[in-house]
Amino acid sequence: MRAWSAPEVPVLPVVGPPVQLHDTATGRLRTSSPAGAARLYVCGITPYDATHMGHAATYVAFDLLNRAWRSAGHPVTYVQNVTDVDDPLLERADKVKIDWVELAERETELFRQDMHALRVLPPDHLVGAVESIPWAVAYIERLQAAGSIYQVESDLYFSVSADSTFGSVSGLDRAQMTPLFAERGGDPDRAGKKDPLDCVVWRGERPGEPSWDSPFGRGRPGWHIECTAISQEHLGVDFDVQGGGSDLVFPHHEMCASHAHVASGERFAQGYAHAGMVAYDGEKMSKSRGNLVFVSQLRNSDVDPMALRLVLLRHHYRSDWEWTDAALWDAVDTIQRWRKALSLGAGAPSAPVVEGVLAALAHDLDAPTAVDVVEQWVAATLGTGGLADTSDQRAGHAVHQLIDAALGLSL
Ligand code: 5CA
Ligand code: ZN
Repeated sequence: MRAWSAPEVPVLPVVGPPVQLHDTATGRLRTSSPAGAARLYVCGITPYDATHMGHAATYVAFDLLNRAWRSAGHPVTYVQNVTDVDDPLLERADKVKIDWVELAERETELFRQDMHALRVLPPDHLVGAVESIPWAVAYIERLQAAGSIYQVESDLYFSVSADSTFGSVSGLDRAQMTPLFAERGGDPDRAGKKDPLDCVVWRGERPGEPSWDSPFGRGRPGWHIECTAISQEHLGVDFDVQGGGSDLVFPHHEMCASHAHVASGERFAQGYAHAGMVAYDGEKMSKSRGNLVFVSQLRNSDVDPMALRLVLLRHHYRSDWEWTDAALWDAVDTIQRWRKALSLGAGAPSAPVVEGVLAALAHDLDAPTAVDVVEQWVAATLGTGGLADTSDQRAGHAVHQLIDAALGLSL
């Protein structure tokens, strides 16, 4: 499917440092050194409701990675999926009595507009679950050939015991895995399964649900195989980073990694990066709980999307944090001050700001530190009225280009 149009990214006069990123699987920082283009897959939305600030936080986090790689001189191949057929989407469509295809299309379009407003660089490939069904089917056949698939009634399951490395992404033991599996779409108690943690890869047709033809009968793919198939189709094995929110570490990313390892004998991804969860009213912001702050709602109330982006940048991507209106209004004021400082033209020296911001972002996407570096420049520049003799005559322009390219803030 179509992505959204790309904002322009100014070319900076300096090359940024190599990018270090925390890897969930090892718990350590990993320096990425892609030979050609850096290959990034980020799990996309399930489009049954509008984009909330939690989703936005995750996509802005990976946008910082995309931008840091580009600043370091690496082209990036970025793939994202849209889970445009899945249980929660079908249930919502049923409840509100609209066609599930129409609901998915409408919410996907709103997501594109939100991402565009937040100046998130679009993926090179935005791929729907429905359009990727042939790849999922072919991938299930590979897993079948590897002896890792069995049938329970009309459904096909992937046997986690087929993968000797199962558990290596999350590092969880079985006692920790089982409740998470049940909570996040799994069915540990289903009769006929060989292992409670085995996941469904093909769901046989159910009355009233959409279904497609396949060598395994009519039905639709399971959730995990969707992301395995799409990522492998566009990026191949051992791509640089598999990303998403931390709610996807287990079972989702664990299963994708296992599928790919069993099918190919190779590593799925070199590293796994996860964004923290954004909460509201004391609980994780989620469509099922309904405690949501929507990007589109704030945009419709004339909130500058750059202020929304600044709120996100002020939190480290790996931390869990709570959305507050106070933080939003503070960001609105900050954006105004930044605009004023940038408009002066001359200002405090820009070279240390460029260096400081690029270094912070290359060090595990430390946007809060990068924002502090800009804040200090703004304070120094406003303090001197931008006119001190020792000032940098083109500082405003240099910092403007910097925060646009590296932080995605166009002011
Ligand atoms: N379609 C699947 C991924 S294949 C899915 O999880 N969709 S989603 O709409 O529920 O979430 C979209 C992305 O936002 C995922 O990467 C998810 O991890 C992330 N996300 C969801 N809720 C939050 C939250 N409260 N804070 C931060 N990120 C979140
Ligand atoms: Zn996914």
